[in-house]
Order: sequence, then C-alpha cells, then structure tokens
Amino acid sequence: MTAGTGETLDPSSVAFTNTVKNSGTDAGVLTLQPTAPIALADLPNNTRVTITYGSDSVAYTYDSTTGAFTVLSSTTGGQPIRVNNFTPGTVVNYGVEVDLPPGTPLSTDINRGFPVPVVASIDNYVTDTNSDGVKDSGNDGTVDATNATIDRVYTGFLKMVKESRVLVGTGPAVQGTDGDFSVADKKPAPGNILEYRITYINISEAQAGTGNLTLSASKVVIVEDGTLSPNNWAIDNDGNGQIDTSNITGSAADSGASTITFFSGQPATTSSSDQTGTTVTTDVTKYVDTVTGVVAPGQSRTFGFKRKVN
Ligand SMILES: [Ca+2]
Ligand SMILES: [Ca+2]
Ligand SMILES: [Ca+2]
Ligand SMILES: [Ca+2]
Repeated sequence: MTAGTGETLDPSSVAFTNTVKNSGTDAGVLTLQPTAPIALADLPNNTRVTITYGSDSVAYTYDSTTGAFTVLSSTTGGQPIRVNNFTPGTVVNYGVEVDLPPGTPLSTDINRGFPVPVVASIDNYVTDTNSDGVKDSGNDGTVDATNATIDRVYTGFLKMVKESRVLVGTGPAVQGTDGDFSVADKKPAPGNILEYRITYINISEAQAGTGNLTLSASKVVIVEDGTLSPNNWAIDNDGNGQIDTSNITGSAADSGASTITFFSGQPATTSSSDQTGTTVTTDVTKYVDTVTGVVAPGQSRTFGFKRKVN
C-alpha cells in the first residue's frame, strides 16, 4: 500500500441531523454540546461545529491540542443548546454542521474519517409543582444521564491503490524486486508479463450500535485505459510498429461480482472482445470493471489484468 497522495483540502460544511430520545421515566432539561474525540488530533484544529435546535444555534471552534470547544457565536448567550421540559418518550431532532479547516487530509490517505462526538445530557426534574403527577421542575444542575452520538465526516471513503509486478512468462529472469506487487515502476523485458492489480477499499466505519448511517460505495466503475497518460501499456512507445504490451486473454478479473468489458483502438472507444494482438485495433486498449452491488464499509476488493511485453 502507498503512503497516499498527501493532498489536502478545505472541505465544505457537512450537515447532520441527529436524534435524541428521552427513554427515561422523568422529564428534565436536555443540553446538547460537542466534545473532543478520544484521540484529540483525530479532529483537525480549528474545525467549526455548529449545533442548532429550533431557532437557537451555537457555533464552536475546536482546539486539537487541548480538546476544548470554544463558543464563536451563539443565540444562547454562549450557553450550550438547551431543551426545557424534555419529557419521557419525546424525540428531538437537532442539527450539527461540521466545517473542517483548510489543510484537512483525504480520508482515503489516512484511512479514517473525522469524528465529532456530540453529547446529549439530561438533568431530571424532581418536583411536581402543579401536582399533576408529572415532575416539571427542580433539576439540580447535575447531569443524570448522557448519550453520545458521533458525527463523522469523510473526505472520500473509497481508496484505490494500483500496483504492478512482473512475471517471467517467456522472457528473462525478473529483475530485483519487480516480482513483488508495488506501486514502483518496473523494468520488464520482452516475453515478461506485467500484472496490474487495483485494490479498492471502503475505508469508512462499519455499522456499530444502532441507528447509524454507513457509507457504502455503489456504482463503482474502474477504468484502465492503456492509451491515456500516465498509462502507456497499449501504446507503441518505441515506434517499432507493435504496441508495447498485449492483453493476456482471460486475465482480467475482479475478486467479487462485476462485469468486465473490453475496448480497442486509440482512443480506446471501440467495444471489443477479450482479444489479444499487437495493434491497438486487434488488442485490448481499455478495461472497464463495473462492480455489482455495493462496496460495504471495511470491504476490500481487487481488479487485475495481465499484459505480455512485446
Ligand atoms: Ca472548510
Ligand atoms: Ca407537574
Ligand atoms: Ca440532576
Ligand atoms: Ca512497440
């Protein structure tokens, strides 16, 4: 696997709707506020988190060194969002907006998302002032129960790594470590076989607990075009009248269910069979792997094909 692209970005805000239910037996005062993830640096410094409920909102900025959320602006006098008289059985929906800062890495480079835990706390009422059988006041300022929800932002979640290796085939011995799959350039000789392997992984979190959304990758299509840079395996780079590698029929395969289609020509736009030849019209110049179904969180699959060096 590679160290990743090293790219960073300033992601746009991502909005979540969270739900909290009073599953206890008493009403009370509900408060909603963000809290630091267990590993403080899992959330970038200066991430902005805004919690909204009804017409109230509180915007915070996060300090990844101290783990503190500091109020930037609010309609609540700087206090956390508060829902009074949160009665048993009641469900409250509230909004959480997460704005990651400039310099945020790609999730696919670091194999994780950016977690924003939000804690819902209830301070139960203890007094029934109007004697209707329902407690309605007298909370003591001490929290009686809490529930944390993690809103996790991903900056991409389907990671792809393309590697190659050299097989002897009918050629000379394979040089150095060229026989091992890696992202490094290889030095194959005529008769050797180049095997390409694209590993694709859904790096998002699998289902944990209940009521969580997960990110499945659907409509995944992997296109490998040997006529488009940085690929050049379907081109006659040395001008000897033959394309430099030829398809090995039957070699294109996905580790899971998929439909693989073949194209010839340069540009590689002519639908073809799984054929082999030494020109762009008689060989395969593009493979398209259309994945069936979804790539579930945590799932890793591969697509590969082999080319003989001419
Ligand atoms: Ca941003
Ligand atoms: Ca009452
Ligand atoms: Ca209390
Ligand atoms: Ca050639």
